[in-house]
Amino acid sequence: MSRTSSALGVAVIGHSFMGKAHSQAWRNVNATFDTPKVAMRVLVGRDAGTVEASARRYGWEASSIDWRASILREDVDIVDICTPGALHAEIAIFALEHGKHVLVEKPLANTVAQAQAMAEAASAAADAGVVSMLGFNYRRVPALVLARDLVAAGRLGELRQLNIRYYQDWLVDAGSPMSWRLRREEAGSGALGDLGSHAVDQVHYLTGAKVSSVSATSKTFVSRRPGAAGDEEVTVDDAIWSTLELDNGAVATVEATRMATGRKNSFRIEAYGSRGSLAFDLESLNHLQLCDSGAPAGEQGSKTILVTEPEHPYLDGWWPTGHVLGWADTFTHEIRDLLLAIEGNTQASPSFAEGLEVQRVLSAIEHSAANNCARVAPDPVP
Ligand code: SOE
Repeated sequence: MSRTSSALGVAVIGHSFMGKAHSQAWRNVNATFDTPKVAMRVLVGRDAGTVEASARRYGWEASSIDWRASILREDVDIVDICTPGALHAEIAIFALEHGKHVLVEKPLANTVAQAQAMAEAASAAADAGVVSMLGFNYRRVPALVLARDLVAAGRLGELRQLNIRYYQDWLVDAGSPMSWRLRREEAGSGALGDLGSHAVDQVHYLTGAKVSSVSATSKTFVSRRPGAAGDEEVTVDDAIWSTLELDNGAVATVEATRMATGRKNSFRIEAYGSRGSLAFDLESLNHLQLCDSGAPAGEQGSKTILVTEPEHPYLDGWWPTGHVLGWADTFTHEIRDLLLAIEGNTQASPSFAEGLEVQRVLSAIEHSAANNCARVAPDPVP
């Protein structure tokens, strides 16, 4: 497509937390990066009053409660899905079948079957030049792009162990109310799909390997929570612990919880190889720790790289040297990459096929947690 053609019209479906984060990114992308122009056509929600107020605040031209009519608008070219996971498949497949480019928030779907159908629809639409992308926004943290490049360049040597954990604490209080994120029929799972999906995607992203087997445990610490019509059963996990064997010989531990008191948004990644290691924590997302065992004996240990320089990924679009970025900026990076894929008529990453691979690992973790926890023998020690 030529830059002189008219702007790419966008519809965002869903206007809560992720809808707001994506709206900010659609507003910022043309001012930050050299990308095709976008027009913020319509914001879609369930309630006319609230979605109209959000559309005005976020800078949308219009609002609607009809996602099908919004997708079918002639002036909408891109559909960005920020709804609970239960709606991802129906909306994405409808949009793809009507020739619209699609960005969908993680995880791809609530089940492997839904993810499979989405990947098949994306593959069919790609033949007609339609681009689809899955919103694992942490692939767009400059420090994690640098981490992936260091691993690929062999700076850690043979990768052997990864420890990836996503800890939050917003459900620690048993009095925190029910939400769609705590109902299996809406969210598909709890911390596993919400946070564990990011961790599993980073295993794929950083290593380029696939997961061949898993063993896992899951727990729901608070089984009932106050709902609109009285106490309601929580039907998803509060936390998961898992060990993943990769097809490159490495082993990864993946944990996810929304009950880790004091951890607000601690997505911590550690990778250990034969020649070095690295560490990252989302709560300090501009820093990457790197240990190179090739350093002189007296200088061993981790050094902290401040990932804010023009030579670092995405930084060229923002500020001069030394200005840190924030969590929300990763969505602007994600949308930049989607727009460049559309302009270049290339497929974006992570693709729906990559999202299906994550969904398969999530399903295996859930199955393992439900079936094969070996009990410690109660017999007295012989
Ligand atoms: C959960 O609290 C959550 O909003 C996730 O759903 C997002 O994917 C993550 O980026 C921030 O935390």
